[in-house]
Amino acid sequence: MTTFGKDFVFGTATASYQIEGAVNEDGRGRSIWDTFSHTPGKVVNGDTGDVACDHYHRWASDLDIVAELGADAYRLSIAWPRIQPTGVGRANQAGIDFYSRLIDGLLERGIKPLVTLYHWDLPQTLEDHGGWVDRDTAYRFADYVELVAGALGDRVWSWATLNEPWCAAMLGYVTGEHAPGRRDPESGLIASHHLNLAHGLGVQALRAQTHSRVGLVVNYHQFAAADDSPEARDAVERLDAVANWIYTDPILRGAYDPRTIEVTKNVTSWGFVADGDLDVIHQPIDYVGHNYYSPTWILGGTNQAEAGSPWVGVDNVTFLPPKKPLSDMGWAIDPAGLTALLTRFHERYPDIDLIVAENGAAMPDTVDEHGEIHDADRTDYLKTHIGAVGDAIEKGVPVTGYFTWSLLDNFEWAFGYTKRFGIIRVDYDTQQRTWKDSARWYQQFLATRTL
Ligand code: IFM
Repeated sequence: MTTFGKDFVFGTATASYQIEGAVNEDGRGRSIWDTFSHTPGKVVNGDTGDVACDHYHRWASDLDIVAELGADAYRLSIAWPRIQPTGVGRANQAGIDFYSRLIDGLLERGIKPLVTLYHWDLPQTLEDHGGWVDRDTAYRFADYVELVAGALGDRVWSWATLNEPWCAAMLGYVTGEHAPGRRDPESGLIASHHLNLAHGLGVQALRAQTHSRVGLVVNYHQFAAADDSPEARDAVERLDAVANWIYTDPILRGAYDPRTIEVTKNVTSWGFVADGDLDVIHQPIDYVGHNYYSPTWILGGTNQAEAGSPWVGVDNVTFLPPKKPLSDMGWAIDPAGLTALLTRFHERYPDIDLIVAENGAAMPDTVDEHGEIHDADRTDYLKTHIGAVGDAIEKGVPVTGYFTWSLLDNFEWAFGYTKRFGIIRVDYDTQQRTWKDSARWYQQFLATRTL
């Protein structure tokens, strides 16, 4: 039996573009995801976030659901183009007011707000000036953070500067699967550095105006060597260097790992790292959030580094097919991978608290004749992964929170509305919300916090 202490924070998470809709309301500007999703062929079925879950209008009843679940906290993100429609200049008051109402709505319901400042909705105007490949974007981010922190301040329990910089940089600028859809390996590395810089500048802007907790959220790949050969171990180390430590080494240690530079030396000379950048990036923070879904099993290989691969510069590696069972994303379900990820992150960075900022599964939900969704597969996923967090804590890893992804079915980026991660079903025709069995299970679990 595992019981989580009363200070452990359980919550559920969403992100602005995936749920809000109302893309043309109250002065919101255009983001790179508006452009990308409206570009034919980029998103399955041509789906867009134009309406999404209509959360912009239904936020109050959605927060009632979070309260009814019994969650301690709710993780949301702010759409930068609602605050600064073109990514520069003074704040759009209607945008500030929306998030201010949302935060007050959470506080009135006794729920702690965890606010992510960048969950990928970059104002399109900034992308037109170079996006994350342009160093100036990091400084524009700091201005935006200053506006938000000034308005919301200490009402926010916990801030996250960035969500998953790897996705923003590598899927956005290397593979082109995400907005803005560019395909250039060096741009992915430059974007990664500028996201790191934006994080550091963002932390400074937050510290100047709030006393709340500050951190960031990463999606670290749980690369697991599939045998104990030196080749497999070496492949894992090189992948870690370009996909994982590339963010938290400068942020938590103040330097890039020499392996990151070595593995990518045929792609870039890293001349974009300016004097003083690492000091700015290396700000004290309070936690790192991990988004975990699935591990990746690795062996050594004899291949060249692949053009267009998100693992920039990595050669001699074999990715094994995911082991069954799989989620509806085709991702392996492996709770032990979560314990392993948290443990090895803690071994590398022993002084920082961790939270699981996203965890959950897209499943092939069906609605039965009574309108019910018996998603035992998702319930089992959540149960076993929360258990895996308990295992990490038992091993001495300082994990202090866990958030299910997601509260609602929503716009799953390039997969549009074809993948459902919610514990609450959304009928996109009627916008009706229906509790799945997994939501009922989470509610019962939260009442006892015992597995
Ligand atoms: O939906 C996404 C979320 O926006 C970021 N983390 C992974 C989730 C599932 O793919």
